Amino acid sequence: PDLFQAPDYYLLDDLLTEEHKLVRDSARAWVKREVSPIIEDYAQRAEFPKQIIKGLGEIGGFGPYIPEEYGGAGLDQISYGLIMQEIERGDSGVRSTSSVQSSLVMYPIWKFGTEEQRMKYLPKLATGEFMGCFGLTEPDYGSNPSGMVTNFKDMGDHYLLNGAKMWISNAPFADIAVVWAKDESGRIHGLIVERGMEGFTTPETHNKWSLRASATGELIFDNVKVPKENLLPGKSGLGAPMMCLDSARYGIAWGAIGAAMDCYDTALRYAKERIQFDKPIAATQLQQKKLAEMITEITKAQLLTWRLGVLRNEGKATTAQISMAKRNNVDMAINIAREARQILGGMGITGEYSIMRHSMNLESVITYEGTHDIHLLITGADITGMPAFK
Ligand code: TGC
Ligand code: FAD
Repeated sequence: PDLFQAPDYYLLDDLLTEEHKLVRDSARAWVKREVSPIIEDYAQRAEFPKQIIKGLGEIGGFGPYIPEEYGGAGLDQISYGLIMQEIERGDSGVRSTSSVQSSLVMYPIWKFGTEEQRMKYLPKLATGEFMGCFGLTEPDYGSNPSGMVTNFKDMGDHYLLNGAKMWISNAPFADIAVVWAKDESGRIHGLIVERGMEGFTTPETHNKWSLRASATGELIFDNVKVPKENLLPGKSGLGAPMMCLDSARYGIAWGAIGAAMDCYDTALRYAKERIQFDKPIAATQLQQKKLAEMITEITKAQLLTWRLGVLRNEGKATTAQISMAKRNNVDMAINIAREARQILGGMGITGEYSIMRHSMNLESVITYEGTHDIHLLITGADITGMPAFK
């Protein structure tokens, strides 16, 4: 009774283990207690609620699938997905913080870092004592990151890093940044850049109408001396950041379901209570059409992510399968948010309800981690063997 309503039309809970349900329910209870009551206010003020960082770590929001020896929660991919779903039910911006820390900062250090780097950073990232960000996008290279111009030179005892990244979640307060840059031969590598290094600044991006409770900024590197031990040696080339994106996009596919669930649940309750022309608007065919289509789309999205989770647990999920789920589910959620908003009439545009905030947040989610168009092109390339990007 203490928890959110969670649509489960096809009894998908039967497919979950006791551990999955435990992890999900504790994330759900935490979001209801710590995020939902405060998030509208922070979003209105365009401020990230830093006080939730510790709790996010405690519910497994930072590195849910990173092994326990490095401070992670050691959970499987379905648990990871369920945590993202519950966090994004609260707010996409909070889920972004969790996605970035887990899949874009901890994941590359775990997969491509040295044992020293893992021990130095991962346990502190898992608790939120250190916060990280991920710099791939540049002002002139968004969908096409392989064109990046940020670069580093080997100066003998250190690297010299120059360039700029844009649209970086958590940049304004991050302690470390995993930065993708080209070496002198044009090969992409990951470097760990720490706040305080001379020439490294992180100006905040203001005036966003979307993802307002998440801090976004730039990363500027002006002759930054990066110690050689901060290079991630395990993998180079665009494939290294792309593997991080695979993991984050998978989490977003689940997260979008959370935002959609919250919009659907809010609209259903409102429609049952709101009386116009002497009857609840839920008793009209037009509003039932909206609500029935919402639960159908949520159910389809749940099936997609559950199966994708199984494939990821088995190490079989492809990048193109992940793209399909990210694209479908975010589009599903943004459409549900828009329809749900209308069911609430004028009340739908206020901060009394979460729908307008979800709707605006999802405008970022449909753009970042590969735009809606790019994911379609990834599917197109996969089924035809003819990439249409270039
Ligand atoms: P392409 O020629 O396809 O590939 C270049 C090299 O990379 C390899 N590769 C992968 N390896 C492992 N896993 C993957 N998923 C891989 N994808 C590609 C590939 O095999 C190749 O290797 P090699 O050895 O042959 O050189 O690359 P392309 O330049 O044609 O680009 C492909 C494209 C467009 C699909 C890709 O670049 C793309 O996905 N663009 C979208 C960019 C994007 O998603 N940016 C996200 C930035 S981070 C972010 O938004 C965080 S939001 C914060 C939050 O979550 O809150
Ligand atoms: P562009 O690439 O310029 O695309 C513009 C339009 O052109 C899009 O509609 C796109 O689909 C379309 N398009 C592009 N190429 C093609 C093509 N070949 N064929 C057809 N259409 C095409 N990045 C990070 O690295 N780290 C982060 O933490 C991060 N956080 C973000 C947070 C927010 C709030 C936002 C908004 C973005 C964030 N990003 C981050 C950046 C994000 O990944 C990029 O915005 C995204 O990849 C798109 O790049 P772009 O904005 O440069 O758009």
